[in-house]
Amino acid sequence: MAKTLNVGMVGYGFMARAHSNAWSNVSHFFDTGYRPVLKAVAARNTEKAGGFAGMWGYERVENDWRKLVEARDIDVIDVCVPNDLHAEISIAAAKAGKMVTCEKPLARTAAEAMPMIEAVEAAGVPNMVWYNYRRVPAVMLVKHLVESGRLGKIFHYRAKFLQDWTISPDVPQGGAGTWRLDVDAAGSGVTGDLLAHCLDTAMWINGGISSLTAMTETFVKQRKHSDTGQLAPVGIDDAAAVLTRFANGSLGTFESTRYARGHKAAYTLEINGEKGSLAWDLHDLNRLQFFDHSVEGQLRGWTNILVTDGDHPYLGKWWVPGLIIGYEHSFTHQVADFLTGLATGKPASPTFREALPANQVCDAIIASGQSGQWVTLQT
Ligand code: SOE
Repeated sequence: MAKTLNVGMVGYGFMARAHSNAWSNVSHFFDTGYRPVLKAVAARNTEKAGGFAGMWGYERVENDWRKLVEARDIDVIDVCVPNDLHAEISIAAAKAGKMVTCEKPLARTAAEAMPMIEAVEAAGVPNMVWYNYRRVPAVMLVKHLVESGRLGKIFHYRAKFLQDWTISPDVPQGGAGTWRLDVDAAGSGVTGDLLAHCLDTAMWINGGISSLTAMTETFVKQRKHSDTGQLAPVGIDDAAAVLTRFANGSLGTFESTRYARGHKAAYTLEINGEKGSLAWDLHDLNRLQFFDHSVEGQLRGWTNILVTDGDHPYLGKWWVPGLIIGYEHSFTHQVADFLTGLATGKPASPTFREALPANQVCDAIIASGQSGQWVTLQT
């Protein structure tokens, strides 16, 4: 009989939906020993939270996240609110002995993330950051292939995350949905929101980044702030282009922008090694492109692998070979790993501490974008 795990959700936005979907369907597919129960949702706007709770089946609504932290019937707090609230909520939850799962990036800066890490470690509570793209089966296969040496020595790691939703100067900063444009709420722009994903995946696959230089730009310098209705300076980076050196000697190029007209969530990565190359595209997420240089001369070429077989990561738990999965499954996989971690005592990655390097590299990108200098990092 599976143990129940009562979930307290803080927030009701897009990410809260993605996470709720995962908490609610995981035990239909993965036998982890735990069965999450959508217990309560907390938000200041109780009307919206009530609608959200009704749709997803949360049992009650609270008007303050502190009530979830205090509640005896909540086991895990899921933090799905703007980045400036991650630290306060996570620290309070950990001190109350709750498990904490926090949306990415862990915090606005690495300095802000440190007390969060200390709090979960001091309390000894299970913790995890939602870098969901690690759990796309094709991306996990990339990691297996790189680690098993199929690409040999790695020369290049290349990733992009392109969007186009903030090109209009009429998009406000601050407020629901557009807090990502407010530097006080978000900490940074595309760097923390989008590049953080690319960097987390990159370092998980290819190891630490030892130095970087970045070019950042804010194309729209002033936007109306939703809180005041007044025009205010924009403090976020709208675009970032980054050159990195990895500790293993390979070179990285990373680009992110919300000004690539026509691109909505174009996350792509490519890795080039001595023996082969791999390429993946979020918009075709079940496929992995593999160039294997060891294949005999005339047949050598890019192979298009449909990653849906039962022996591919996680796929044995879903349908039958050839039937594809989507974005939402990456979150279900992350929850499945979190629950398995509870059962086995081997924490699911990334823990708060394992998510810190992404924050540190984001800080370095912002600093380098401002100074124009190379920044050296501890790996
Ligand atoms: C921004 O539009 C966003 O929703 C990010 O916040 C998510 O982390 C990313 O996965 C998709 O884009």
